[in-house]
Amino acid sequence: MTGFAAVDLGASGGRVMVGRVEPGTLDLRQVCRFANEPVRVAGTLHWDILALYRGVLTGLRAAGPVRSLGVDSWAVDYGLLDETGALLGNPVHYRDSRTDDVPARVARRIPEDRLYARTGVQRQPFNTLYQLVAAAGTPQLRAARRMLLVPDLIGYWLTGQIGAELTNASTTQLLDPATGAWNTGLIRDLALPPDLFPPLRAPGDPIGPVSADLLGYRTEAVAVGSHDTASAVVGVPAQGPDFAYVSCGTWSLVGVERDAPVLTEASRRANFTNERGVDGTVRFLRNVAGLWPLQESLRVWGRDDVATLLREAAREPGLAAVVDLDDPAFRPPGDMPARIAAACRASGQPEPATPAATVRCIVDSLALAHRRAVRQAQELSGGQVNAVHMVGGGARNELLCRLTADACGLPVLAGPAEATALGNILVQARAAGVLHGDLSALRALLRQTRPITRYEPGGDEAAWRCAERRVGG
Ligand code: LFR
Repeated sequence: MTGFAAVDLGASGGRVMVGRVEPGTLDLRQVCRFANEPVRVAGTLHWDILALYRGVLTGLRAAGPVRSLGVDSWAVDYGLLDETGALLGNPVHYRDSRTDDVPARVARRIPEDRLYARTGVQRQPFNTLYQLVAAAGTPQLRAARRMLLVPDLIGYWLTGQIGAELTNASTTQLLDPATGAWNTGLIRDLALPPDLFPPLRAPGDPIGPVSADLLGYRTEAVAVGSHDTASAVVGVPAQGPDFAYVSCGTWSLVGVERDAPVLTEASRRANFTNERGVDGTVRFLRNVAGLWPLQESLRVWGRDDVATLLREAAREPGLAAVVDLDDPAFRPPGDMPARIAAACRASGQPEPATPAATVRCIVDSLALAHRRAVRQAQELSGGQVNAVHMVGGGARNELLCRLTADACGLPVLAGPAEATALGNILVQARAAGVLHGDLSALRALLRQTRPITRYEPGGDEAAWRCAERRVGG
């Protein structure tokens, strides 16, 4: 069987997985996991990109030999290269606050409805567009010749080849939604240097050979859906088109798959985004807080027994207090339980008194946010949704899956938790000619080979509706 390595960098950790693939078979093995610990330097929150690269090299050495490798990561963040190809400074973390007021500044020059029409991308202060505008005039940006998104930067270090993979490039807010090319008019209007943006490559395109000096074996780097969410959605084991997905990790990305962007005023107001997917698909989705509030609460409590906490939370009364997890107040790192308590207090609800009650409040609130986003995705795109696929780490969270089914009033099909790595590997296997066919053929292999848990909706619609009103939905 042929082995393919998936490098998957997430906000809380990176890993290297090896998939062995042939028609009818798909085995997945984790060979290496490493921490991703952001560092605050002189007030700015950075990714420790060299530590991540070291983890990638260690993992790939342990993984080999493999036929090819593909790299995916979170979106929007980038490194800048100078004219010699050297990295200019550490990439800045999307949770850094330096862009907080930039969307409003840009909106004074380009009204938000115009910007949405020209990009199809949600308003998030961390979009690459806003990060680059925030950097305007800095010596670093003046010296920069190329901007590489994180997976493209790792690919460059592995192969020496420059490029911008399309699915991730679509999260920059600098692509033209109609053509999928760099939006040169917008780039000019923002006074950004057009040469910063490398030629685009599509998932499945070769990137280049990786020398044996680096890994101990020779292999090929291949472009995959390098935005982790693009790979995760390839890894959704859906049958037919009438599904919604929740790709649930640090974020929950909630939406539907379409073949064209939805650029209506209603979708702009609901802050839905159109991200490019594998095979010309469009991910019409909304960012929901995801597991971040839970992860950050565990960090603050100094606890890692999440399974125990979730079991305790399951015994707590449901919907006792709910908060709007989309509130920007929850975005930065810091004391999450205190912020949750403050939000409950401010909305006249009981403050969760124990960690279990706080976890219950977070999971109820997340299920509620999933409900709102699934319903909006369906309404705004005019499609039909018969089931919600939950993939990513959240698929292992029984309480969250059950409450999401209840909240949405739809069956939740949970798994695979490793959808991102699987989507990464499936695209490589197809590029190598080991697998054939469109996304539905790749997904059929997932249904054949991966366990899926079904949660039927139960619960009380009136209670969810009432909870929705409490968060102002
Ligand atoms: C998920 C993700 C989301 C993106 C966010 C920030 O890991 O890639 O899709 O909006 O991280 O980059």
